Amino acid sequence: MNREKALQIIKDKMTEHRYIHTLGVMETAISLAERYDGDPEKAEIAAIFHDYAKFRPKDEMKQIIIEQNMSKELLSHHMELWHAPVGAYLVRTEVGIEDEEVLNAIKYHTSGRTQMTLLEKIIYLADYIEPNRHFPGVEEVREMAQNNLDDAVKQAMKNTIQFLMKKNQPIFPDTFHAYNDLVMNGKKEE
Ligand code: DGI
Ligand code: FE
Ligand code: FE
Repeated sequence: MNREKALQIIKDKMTEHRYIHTLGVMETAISLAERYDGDPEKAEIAAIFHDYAKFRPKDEMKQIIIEQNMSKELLSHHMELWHAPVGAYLVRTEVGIEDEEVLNAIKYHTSGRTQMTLLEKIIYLADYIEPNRHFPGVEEVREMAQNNLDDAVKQAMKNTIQFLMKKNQPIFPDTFHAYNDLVMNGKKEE
């Protein structure tokens, strides 16, 4: 699917603000793919659709999680996490994208997971550092992203976990598994 067609599909699924964010993720994901020897075309399509389900009603997302036998743990965690796996499902069923790598990059874009693929890391990081993001620590991660993909993803995860802990929010298992995995693999190389 070409960029124009993909953007046309998502445009009326989201607010103007979210659309601008998506364009930022798209540009950032493509340049990360070019820098780290990834697939820019897959990065582009995964980025365009990563927040496809962001504005689905809570009940619809809940129903999909139950009917599609997704992790039961999702329902006991913040609904902010739901749009990622539900998005991957809807992008397959409504848009017709079948590429598992692309679908997994959408599925894990909010939490991350252990053994993340290059494309999953690219989308996770692009979502965090795209130019319209303004929060404490983002500039440091942007700089790291120019030199070391894993370090940047790890720092983004650290910041997210710290942010959640400050708000006294539970950490979804995939989120800390992703963090642990990067920390342990980083150690091995030292
Ligand atoms: O959809 P976006 O806003 O572009 O970004 P996102 O899909 O990364 O979602 C970010 C939100 O998800 C942010 O408010 C933090 C939250 N989040 C990420 N990991 C966890 C989490 N929330 C909880 N409760 N637990 C997590 O592990
Ligand atoms: Fe998201
Ligand atoms: Fe996003």
